[in-house]
Amino acid sequence: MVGRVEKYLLEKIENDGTIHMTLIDPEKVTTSSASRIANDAESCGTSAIMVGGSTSVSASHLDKVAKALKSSVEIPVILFPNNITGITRHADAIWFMSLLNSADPYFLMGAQVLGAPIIKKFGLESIPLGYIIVGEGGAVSVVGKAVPIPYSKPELAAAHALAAEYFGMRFVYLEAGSGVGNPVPADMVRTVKAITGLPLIVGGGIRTGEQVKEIVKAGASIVVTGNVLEENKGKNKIRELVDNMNSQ
Ligand code: 1GP
Repeated sequence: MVGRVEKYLLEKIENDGTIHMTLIDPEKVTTSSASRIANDAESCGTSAIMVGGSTSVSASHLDKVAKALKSSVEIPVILFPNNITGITRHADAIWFMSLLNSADPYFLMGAQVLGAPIIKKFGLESIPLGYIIVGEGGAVSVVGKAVPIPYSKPELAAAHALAAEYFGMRFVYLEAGSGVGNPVPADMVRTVKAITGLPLIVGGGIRTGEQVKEIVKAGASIVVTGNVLEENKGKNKIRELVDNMNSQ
């Protein structure tokens, strides 16, 4: 069933064309720096805050960060878990994701089976997502035992996205890996977009408004940035990214 947060995202995409989301890695922030980043991002027009990272963090720190975010912003706080330890009750929704090109069944279905009852207990809205790691892949690729899809094989990424659609997943995420040197190329975004009608999320290594513009033009529905906002304090960088979302 499509819940409140998913409806909000779909409506925003419908109205704005493409939306920006801010990723906060609980391991890299304090409660106050997380709130500051989220506040700045919200005031510059980001549409939601995602919370998650590739390596584990203490459950109590995650709880505190998510709680601080919830009380700092009006926009939805959506969990982006790397494992069952990435679930907290202090959020509006969770990307219920399967790492489609993992070689380890744990990341395809194992963690999800363990996490589902917790999500139910916490009353979190669950949004089904096919997660695909491409290019260099970064830490998440190692942790998730992925076989990353090379940038030279966009048709393989498209086949994964189509499989996600046929499974009934409602979003697809092309993940280049947090902090990588080369974000997902426009050509791969375009090839995936051409084959599936699912809203396409693109993230990993995006640092400039120019890169955002290219990815948006290629057909992304959601652009996610994380690292660059932790590195660049203040609102200028977030403004540069968000302003390029719909400047086609
Ligand atoms: C990582 O796609 C996200 O999961 C965001 O990556 O931190 O490089 O922006 P960055």
